[in-house]
Amino acid sequence: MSAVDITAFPKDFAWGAATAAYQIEGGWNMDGRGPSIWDTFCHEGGRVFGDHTGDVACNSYQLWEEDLKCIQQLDLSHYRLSVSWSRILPDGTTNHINPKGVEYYNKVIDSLIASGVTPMITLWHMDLPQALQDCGGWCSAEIADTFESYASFCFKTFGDRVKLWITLNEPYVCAMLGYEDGIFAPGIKDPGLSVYVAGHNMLRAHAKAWHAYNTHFRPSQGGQVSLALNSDWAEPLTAKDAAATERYKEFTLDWFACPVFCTGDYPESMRSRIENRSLELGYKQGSRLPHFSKDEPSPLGTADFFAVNYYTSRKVKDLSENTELSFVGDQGAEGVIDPSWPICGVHWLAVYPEGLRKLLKYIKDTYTSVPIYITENGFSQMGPVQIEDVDRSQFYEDTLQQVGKAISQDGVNVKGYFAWSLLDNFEWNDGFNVRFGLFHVDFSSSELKRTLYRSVHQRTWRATWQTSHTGKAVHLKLCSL
Ligand code: PNW
Repeated sequence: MSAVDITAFPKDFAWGAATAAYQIEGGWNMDGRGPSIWDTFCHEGGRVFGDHTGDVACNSYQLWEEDLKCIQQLDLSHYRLSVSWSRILPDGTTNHINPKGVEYYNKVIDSLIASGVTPMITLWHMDLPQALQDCGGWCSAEIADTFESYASFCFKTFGDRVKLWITLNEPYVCAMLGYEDGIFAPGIKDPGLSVYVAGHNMLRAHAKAWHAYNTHFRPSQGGQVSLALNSDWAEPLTAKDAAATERYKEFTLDWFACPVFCTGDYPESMRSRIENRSLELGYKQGSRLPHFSKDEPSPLGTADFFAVNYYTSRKVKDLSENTELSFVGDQGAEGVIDPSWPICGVHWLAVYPEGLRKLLKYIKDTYTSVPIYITENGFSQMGPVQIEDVDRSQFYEDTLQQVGKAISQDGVNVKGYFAWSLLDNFEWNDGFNVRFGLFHVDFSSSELKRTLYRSVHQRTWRATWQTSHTGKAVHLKLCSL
């Protein structure tokens, strides 16, 4: 038995669930939607488990009302969704607007608000329009202006009702898996090079979008804009690995957080390490880690809150002998899983809820006093479907207990928690083989029926939300199923 201290959560705490367009919408070529890089990647074959695709997924494009019922059933106060860029701008530019796409998101936003649910909208959650990839994608410098125009279009069109915006989701994962390892779309494997260029253009794009909002939309709309950064919690494997652990943090969270929250530039030691290694490896084409131009808006201060996605933790091992030209070589560190942390479903997800509390404290101490939203956190299942998901129940209970402690004991200003994910969905290169949903989706039937998992039915987090919103000072004791 463990307890979640309900009193730790402020009355206006955001209790939400999150999804992303490509992972749930389907309708990939309906009503004028343009293709995205994930359509191309999946349709190529051989890239995704079982050659699954997001062509239909949860069919949220046609079954939105079913999703809304799920949201209502959970009594969520917030719902985080992403806009499919190529559904509203089929070639990625504002030269062509797809009215049916705009209509879809208007319907979603309006019905959320009518149900008393606050929308948080992510503008880009991995699904770049293919037309922009054809011009170089995140490796092309022009993309920052194209993103700014897209973001401004969304602020103008939806910003009268949407007040919480995330520009980009997980630039680290997208740059690493899409441009270094090539296991995510667009499938580019260019170790030690493109990853930094893609990451840099993502930051430039984010900064331009935030400045556009700040100048043109904030005065009349009064919303808030940030970007969602993912991070593992990292601890040294042995005392000898302390410096490697610092490098590991620098090359993951700090890579993006330092320019936005700290200095306007990459961590100093990250830059010097990459430059020294370039010299050692005989790389002569200038710096591999780009510089921010003084002629452009600075990334510094371009976040009105801190949005963090946390899933797992790592013990860090020194790898400074690595002589490859690669991101991991630059980092000189490797993350390994502590055998005492259980793996839940997907192989990389070692469960360590204490890591979230430590990470929240690290963010507060290192970066900022701005409010923090946990924009993703969750637990996956693989193999036979378990509607009686006892382990997941325990996970949410343990995790919310840690978040409560971060608030009440460490003084971290946490404003909200979004479970990943509302629905079982298309889990990128793992296809439908990995299930993160609060609702199970039956992908074998054409109705794509949604069924509440027991973890949510019974306990922690619905109980937590209802109790904190009624304002009662209750110390809920939750028993295992
Ligand atoms: C996040 N990894 O991505 C994304 O924001 C979601 O779209 C995704 O479904 C969710 O986490 C669960 O995976 C990640 O390999 C993808 O470490 C891969 C990793 C981490 C996060």
